Amino acid sequence: MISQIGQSVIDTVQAAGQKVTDTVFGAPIRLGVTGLARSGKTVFITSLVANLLAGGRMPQLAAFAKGRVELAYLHPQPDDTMARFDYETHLSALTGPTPIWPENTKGISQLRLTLRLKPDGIFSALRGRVVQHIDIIDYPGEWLLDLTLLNKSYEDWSKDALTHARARDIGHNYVTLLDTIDPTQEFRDIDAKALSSTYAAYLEQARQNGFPDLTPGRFLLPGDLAGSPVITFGPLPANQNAGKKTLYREMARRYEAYKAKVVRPFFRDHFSQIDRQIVLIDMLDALENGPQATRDLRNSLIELMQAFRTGRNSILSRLFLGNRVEKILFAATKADHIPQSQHSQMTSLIQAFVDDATRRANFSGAETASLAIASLRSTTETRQSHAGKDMDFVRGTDLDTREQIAFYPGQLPDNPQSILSEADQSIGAWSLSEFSTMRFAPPKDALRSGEGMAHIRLDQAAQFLLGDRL
Ligand SMILES: Nc1nc2c(ncn2[C@@H]2O[C@H](COP(=O)(O)OP(=O)(O)O)[C@@H](O)[C@H]2O)c(=O)[nH]1
Ligand SMILES: [Mg+2]
Repeated sequence: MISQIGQSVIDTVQAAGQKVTDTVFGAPIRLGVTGLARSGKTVFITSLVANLLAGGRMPQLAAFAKGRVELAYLHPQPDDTMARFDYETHLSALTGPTPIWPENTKGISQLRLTLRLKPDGIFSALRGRVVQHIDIIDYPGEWLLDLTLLNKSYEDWSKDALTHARARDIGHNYVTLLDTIDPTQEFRDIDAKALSSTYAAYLEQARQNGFPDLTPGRFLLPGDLAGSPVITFGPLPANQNAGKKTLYREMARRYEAYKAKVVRPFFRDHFSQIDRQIVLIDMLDALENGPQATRDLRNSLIELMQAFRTGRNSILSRLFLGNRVEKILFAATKADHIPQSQHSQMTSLIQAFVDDATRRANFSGAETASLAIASLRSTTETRQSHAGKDMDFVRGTDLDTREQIAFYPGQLPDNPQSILSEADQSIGAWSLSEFSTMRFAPPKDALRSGEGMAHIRLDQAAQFLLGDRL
């Protein structure tokens, strides 16, 4: 049976009067890769691309298992105005004589990888070869959280933002700054700058503390907008009577400009083009940081889900019609931080988080799945005695000292629900208080020629995201 996509390809070819034996180009697959800062996007894309190019370590990706991939190569970036994902630089960081993790990247970038396939699967009615582009788009999860702003006036956003800032110790500087500024006075750049830089510093701390409400997202990752008026504002207490030319009016105007000129175009021009999505989640880090961070992870997942929700009441359906994400994979990253014997617990935990967020966000639309993965496996395993018992350790190179160490991270629970409910209670027991992870360096010789990079379930992730189209 030929799927709809296969059929439409054939229709197009036949309509164009071509012979079916010619090379056929499948519509590009647009794969979005997102997640909050340091969730592992850059490493994921680098390893995925290295493994697709090498084809060596992808047994669970059916197109490779069946030997259908004749050739894989990087194609010039199709989009003239978007940064190219700097694959070569990231790869050389990971594979140098002293392997290091790639540098932080800010903003959106894209890479086009092309596969030449023997016709089979959805293309089985064809005789010639099939050329399939995969456009991989890396963008910060922080930007997704801005979606909620589209529904909020400056007054409402300010109200929520100030309620949080006042309730948190880290909000102190911003709250005291407000006492020294009169929003009904004539607008001055210096006040706007003070508000925005103090608010940005607060947001940065909020992010480090794992709070989910991190809007405006560009305050954290300004990219080339740094210093421009659209991101030089801050929340102010409601003021109906503020006249023209006042600080209040200008801050409200800039907030609206941020929505119209930054948030909306991102969703309209980029987000709406994505048809497959992976959301990377550093769940182990949240668990290590305790119940507060775990609760915040849970809340940010709910917010993320809202961005992907389709249907009549979703914000997005009012913004644009048409394209929708067909599949979303929620992947808990860095599974190599714990031994294989605990991977089933890690998998149940991420599944529980995703199920919970799906329910709470009233999610419907795309097909979703969850998985525990490591994009670049940096550890091996060893059994050692610990507190009088034999236990599974992970072994790798300490990132700071460059020495080989064996590390016992602690034990993840068998029952994920217990963790979710512990995280919900603001006080009480935290059964993972002993759990911790270690920062390992990337492995030596990460890329042996023709083999690809060692990973955990990266091929399963690729099969879920791309398999049906290859
Ligand atoms: N052990 C291990 N660490 C990883 C892996 N992926 C990412 N990391 C760690 O997470 C950090 C952030 O990853 P990166 O890809 O830069 O995150 P991004 O900010 O989402 O692009 C890296 O510097 C590594 O320390 C992985 O597969 N295994
Ligand atoms: Mg990155």
